[in-house]
Amino acid sequence: MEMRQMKLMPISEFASPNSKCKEGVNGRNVTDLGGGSEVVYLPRFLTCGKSWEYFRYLDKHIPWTRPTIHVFGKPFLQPRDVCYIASKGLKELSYSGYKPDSYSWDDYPPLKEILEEVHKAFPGSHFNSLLINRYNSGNDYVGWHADDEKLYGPTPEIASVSLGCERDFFLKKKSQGEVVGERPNKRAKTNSVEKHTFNLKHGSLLLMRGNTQRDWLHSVPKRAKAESARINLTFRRVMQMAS
Ligand SMILES: O=C(O)CCC(=O)C(=O)O
Ligand SMILES: [Mn+2]
Repeated sequence: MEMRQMKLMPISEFASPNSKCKEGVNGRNVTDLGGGSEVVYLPRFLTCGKSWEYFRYLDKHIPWTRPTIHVFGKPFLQPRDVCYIASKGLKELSYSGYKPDSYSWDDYPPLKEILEEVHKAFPGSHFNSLLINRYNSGNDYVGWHADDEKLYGPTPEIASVSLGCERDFFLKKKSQGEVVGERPNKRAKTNSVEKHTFNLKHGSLLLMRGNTQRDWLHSVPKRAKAESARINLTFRRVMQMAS
């Protein structure tokens, strides 16, 4: 057991709830992707200690499920745990043939706290729903996709908070004719297209806005060296008038 723990060195300096917190870099980096697409990254959105508090709470209290979704008509176990939180009365979310049950913000007060912090960081945003992901190890991932469901409107703003193990987040420009989905796609074009990588830190916030969901795909690929869990919160706004 001791030997195993020695071998499993976390890739992040903040990789476990027991590791010491160090000061990080504050501020925000804005990346103009061109064509009206933009990414804003805040590496130290939440303090390290608060981030571990949230991580422990969510890990324990969220009713996680790992649903079977459908990709190109075939059933596929989603490669991460998920949970959906939404304000009352919103149009139902449906993706890859899956309609998640929606839970209430009121049952998870820390989520309301984080939502408030997101709104403070981005005044004028009005998120009303949240998809939470738990990546238990580097084997869990999200494949290339865009959060371009109709119910988010034509220019969705997505705010993504990361807790726990650092993971790479990729963005690549959509290319014509490319077929994407949750399944790993070894033949996906990656060489010639424009690409950006963000190493998502514990306590960070990444916001995608403008035409990012229309023109770009994003993913969090498998990582053999990611030995510990990561929880990700993606805040979204369901348009009330969506049809
Ligand atoms: O885990 C992440 O950073 C991204 C998750 C994501 O893209 C999604 O839930 O749509
Ligand atoms: Mn996404």
